[in-house]
Amino acid sequence: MVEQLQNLRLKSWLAEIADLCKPEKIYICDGSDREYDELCALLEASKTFIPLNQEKRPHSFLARSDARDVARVEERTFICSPTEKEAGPTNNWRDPIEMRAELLQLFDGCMKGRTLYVIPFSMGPLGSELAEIGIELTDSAYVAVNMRIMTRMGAAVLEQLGDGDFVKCLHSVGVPLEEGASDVAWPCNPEKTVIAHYPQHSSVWSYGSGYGGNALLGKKCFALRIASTMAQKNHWLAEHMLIVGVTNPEGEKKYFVAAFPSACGKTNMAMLEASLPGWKVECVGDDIAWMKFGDDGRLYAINPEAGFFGVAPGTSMKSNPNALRTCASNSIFTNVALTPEQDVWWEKLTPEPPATATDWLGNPWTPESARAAAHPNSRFTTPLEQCPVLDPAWNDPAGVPISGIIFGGRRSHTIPLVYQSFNWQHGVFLGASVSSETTAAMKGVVGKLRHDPFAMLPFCGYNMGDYFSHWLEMGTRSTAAKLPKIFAVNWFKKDAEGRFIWPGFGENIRVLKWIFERVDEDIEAQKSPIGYLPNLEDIDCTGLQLSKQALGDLFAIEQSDWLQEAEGMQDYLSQFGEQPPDSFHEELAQLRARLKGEESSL
Ligand code: O2Y
Ligand code: MN
Repeated sequence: MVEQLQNLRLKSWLAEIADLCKPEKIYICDGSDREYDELCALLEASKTFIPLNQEKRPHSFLARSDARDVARVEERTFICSPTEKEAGPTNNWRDPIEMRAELLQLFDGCMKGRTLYVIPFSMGPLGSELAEIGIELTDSAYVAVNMRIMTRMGAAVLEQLGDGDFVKCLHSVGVPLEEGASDVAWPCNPEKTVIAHYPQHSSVWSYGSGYGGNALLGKKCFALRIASTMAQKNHWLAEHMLIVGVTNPEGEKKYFVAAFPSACGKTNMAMLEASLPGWKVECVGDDIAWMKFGDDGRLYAINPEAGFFGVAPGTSMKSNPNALRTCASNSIFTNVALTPEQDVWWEKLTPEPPATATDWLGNPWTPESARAAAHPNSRFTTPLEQCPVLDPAWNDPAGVPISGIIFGGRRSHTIPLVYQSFNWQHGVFLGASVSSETTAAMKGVVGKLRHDPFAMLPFCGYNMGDYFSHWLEMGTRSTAAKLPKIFAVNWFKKDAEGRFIWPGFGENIRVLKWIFERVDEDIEAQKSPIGYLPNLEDIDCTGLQLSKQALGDLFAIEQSDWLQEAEGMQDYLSQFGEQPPDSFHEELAQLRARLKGEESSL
């Protein structure tokens, strides 16, 4: 099989890795249905997969991870650029040579007794000018089947690759199987987990974890950390953004991208079921956007992924009916609960919990149990093509033209429901200012404000200060009229009683409608110290139980809160030394002046 490989770079890299990791077998994935079924059968035999009820959830499986391997591990994720400055203050940096020495020790013999799967994958439509190819070498069949859903994977990718270059992604669960030793359902090595990125070599080495972003290396490691460095060099953008097409009742369509920190409902917005008659939202992607200017001066986006790796708890017919329709079959569920009917369940899936279930740890569970049935970071892996509101252009190699960029976070106070930046430079400043309150799904204290510029804090593969400059520079590559307009939203503002003021979910179309109409300035807006705010009558509240007072509260701008916001941003930026662009200091000074009513700077 290996002899058949045409790409000499791949052949020699595979030989080098096989020599190091010493797998028992090497298998090159062809991406076929037959292969997927065989790997699933293998995972069933090794007890990694529990088949679900064929009638209720056809062709689907449940996996339970090791309880110590349940999420991305930011503290064990490293950028190994030549200097610490290139990684910047927001990344964990390790000297590349020192790290390589450690990795060579860790990976030495790590695949003994296991199969090394060679996974050729394309991030983006095969052959698209915006797509990139990667090869993941892994000793996990669970990773192989998940990659089959999450990417375009298999023989066609090798063909497309020809003798070209690719991103090298090496992964091991870090548990060699000595002769005669029996395996566990979820092998992993949490004490030694390390996820190392080499942006200068376009390679990733991941050891010890079999879960999500740590192991499915096409996603956060390649499509964001490595791709962001490629994008900086080659004048494009690799962003933590959903992509949607919005159509108004007149049939006019515009595409938008939106960046929200993890756990802010990106997947819900990507598949939004519009509550306003005649409005339609269609999904291109829910997590990552790669964008490049076209010859016509417009910014075009592709979704590099082919599947959803969505968080299960909280996903319901109210929050995201289309996600539930998408994962109705051909899906892999990880760390959710199992019902007596052999179907899956998680918190809020149904108004009433099942009377009994088996929790994500495999223990008996009832609604009286003190612990949640599903892990807060439990996931469904499901094909994009099954999404009932999939955009017809989702697989267009040219991408979709972007009219607006939306930034958001989870903020109980201060930030209004929606506003628009004055221009590109101000919009980039808004992107850099994104911050969000932590939730129970995250490690650490709940409700703590965390700055998360462009929602890229855990995902930018180089110095965040240089990333800000890259965004500003991108704005000089087209004319103001053709650049997407930039907006900020906040679905999460609370009233004095601590209740959400805005209903969210499908009602967010009312905000998208305002954004849609502002793109071509079909409606006017008010200039305020923080940006353009809606005239309240332009937020369509037809049929909504929202008082005039509540609507006003959603847009109230408190001078003292905003001066504090500016202070917080200045403090945050100070960590970048001379790195943040001068224009950010101008933006801060102008924001303060406008808040204080110093009209000349308006
Ligand atoms: O915990 C993980 O490995 C998954 S994290 C994730 C998965 C899908 C989409 N986004 C995220 C994220 O953390 O932003
Ligand atoms: Mn994400």
